Amino acid sequence: MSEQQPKLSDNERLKGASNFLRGTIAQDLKDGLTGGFNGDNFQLIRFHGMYQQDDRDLRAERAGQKLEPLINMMLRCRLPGGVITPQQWLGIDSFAAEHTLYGSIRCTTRQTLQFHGVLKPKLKSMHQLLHKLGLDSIATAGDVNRNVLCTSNPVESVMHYQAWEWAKKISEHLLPKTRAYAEIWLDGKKTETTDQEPILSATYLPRKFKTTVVIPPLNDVDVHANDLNFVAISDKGQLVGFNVLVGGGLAMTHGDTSTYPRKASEFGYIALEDTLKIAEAVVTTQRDCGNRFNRKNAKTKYTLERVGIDAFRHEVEIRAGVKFALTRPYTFIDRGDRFGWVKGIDDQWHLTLFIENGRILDYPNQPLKTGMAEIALIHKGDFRLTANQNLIIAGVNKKDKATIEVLVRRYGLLNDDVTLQRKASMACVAFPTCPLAMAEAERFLPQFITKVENIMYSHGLANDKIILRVAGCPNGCSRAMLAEIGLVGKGIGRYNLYLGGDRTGTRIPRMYRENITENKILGIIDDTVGRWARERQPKEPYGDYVIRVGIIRPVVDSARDFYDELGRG
Ligand code: SRM
Ligand code: SF4
Repeated sequence: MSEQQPKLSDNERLKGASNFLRGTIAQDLKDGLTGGFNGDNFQLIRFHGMYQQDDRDLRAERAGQKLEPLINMMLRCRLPGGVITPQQWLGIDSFAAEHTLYGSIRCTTRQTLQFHGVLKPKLKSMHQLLHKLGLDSIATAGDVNRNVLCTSNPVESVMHYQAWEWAKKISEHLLPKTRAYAEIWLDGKKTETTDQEPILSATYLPRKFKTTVVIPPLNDVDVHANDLNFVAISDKGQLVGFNVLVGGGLAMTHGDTSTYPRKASEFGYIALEDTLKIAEAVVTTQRDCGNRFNRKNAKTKYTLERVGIDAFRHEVEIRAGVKFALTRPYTFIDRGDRFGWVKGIDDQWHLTLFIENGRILDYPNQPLKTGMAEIALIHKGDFRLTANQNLIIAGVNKKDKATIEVLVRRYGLLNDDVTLQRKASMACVAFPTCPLAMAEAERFLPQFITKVENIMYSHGLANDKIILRVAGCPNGCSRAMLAEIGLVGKGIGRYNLYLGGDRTGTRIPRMYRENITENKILGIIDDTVGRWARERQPKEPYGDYVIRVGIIRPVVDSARDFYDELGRG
């Protein structure tokens, strides 16, 4: 009997047949019979920064009325390093108000913005507006290099500014070159690109690919969630090169032990001038060696495990014509955002605001969206989104500080009562828009944190924090797989509970209990936080404590020990 040939995944066929991501999207736009996209176009629009969704709260009701689900699109902007001007903000703000079903702007865990609820007839004008504003949504989804992250507050030192410049260069260098976006959405107005994809290839990458530029000691971008990371190394305050880390990623599938979160591996140090060569070589190595048969094992983290870290690194060196030097010393000490005012090198001030769940909307007592628009009208600097769903009003002149402070307080954008615990907590979007959600996350988090705050308070820890993240499914978009306490949705009202990540985002947590309810989770948090309060060593973080006393065994090498049952307490 002849051995069966493995079959390429269907996404490979559709990318190859798409004529460089065009598909029949343009024709589909004229199809008024459905609010959605047909056939391959459902996937292809992702490469243009959009996802087809429907409101899951309304599904049953509409089905009862024999109506198509309320199909609409979510759009994700491309904002390398998360920087957006007040003029751009105002444009985004009015589009969200006038043309989206939810009227909100959603700051994401990858330093950018999403609109939820754009109906098909509005799509073209939305892209044209973005173009007019100097923005686009190219490659914010699909099997490409996504929005490039950069440590926030980029003007805090010369190095911050230089690092952000590199984040933009890397983003541009790895962008798809196809003219499809310009043709379909901008009526072919943009003409600089050609239909050659020397870096990505005509079938693009095997899977999504994520890149960061990070400035130690702050790991605010969570490097270990990313395929490719450039860790900034300085000499006398100037950026001189990067340590390169490859192969991080957090997603898994419940019950499938061939999937697991994985930390990125240290490849070594490179000089600044080699950055783009190395970025390109890592991407093309993953392009050629990544698994195109099974999408669940297609990310760089699995390629590294399959071909071997040394073999992958060697291939990168050959392709780039660059040899990695020994990794230069660096440490991470924290990864949250630095809330409040910070002074920059040019005597400008930056104010980091906590935005719960990153959702900018006019809430009854907190008109956040109106507040941001008011600020955008007078602000002379820019805004910077953080990778923790928060927002920085950057570049404020000393004389304008007081005016900004009045506005942020008036609109509830700054509130001194927000606890450290709330600021250290994060949830992904989940219901009602995410089609993959198994449990609530964004809508669950605020009340859940109030209960956790009460627990912290009852144990005398009101001024402490635990990095706590909730994800509606094991894809882990809130990076729950790098949290000290991670909740991962299993079903409605049920979560797997993970413990033992660390404060700096360098340890993956392990499953402590499977498929449990909120009450059970709160009971475990109460018990372990109580013990932590009584038995901790000076300043010992919760994640380190639960490991030291054996409540959970650390994940050391996730490819081999993440599912080790003995690790469960
Ligand atoms: Fe994510 C898919 C939301 C960051 C891993 N993610 C999705 C989709 C698009 C669902 C879908 O495929 O239909 C979600 C849309 C929900 C909605 O209604 O908005 C979604 N992901 C998000 C955001 C908005 C979460 C948030 O609350 O901020 C983040 C947008 C980032 C951005 O601006 O680009 C977001 N997603 C992440 C992260 C965290 C990160 O990158 O730092 C991860 C984990 C890191 C990683 O990639 O390993 C992540 N999202 C996934 C995955 C699993 C990928 C995998 O390796 O298997 C999926 C599903 C997929 O790709 O098949 C997914
Ligand atoms: Fe959706 Fe799952 Fe990502 Fe949450 S973690 S946004 S539920 S894909």
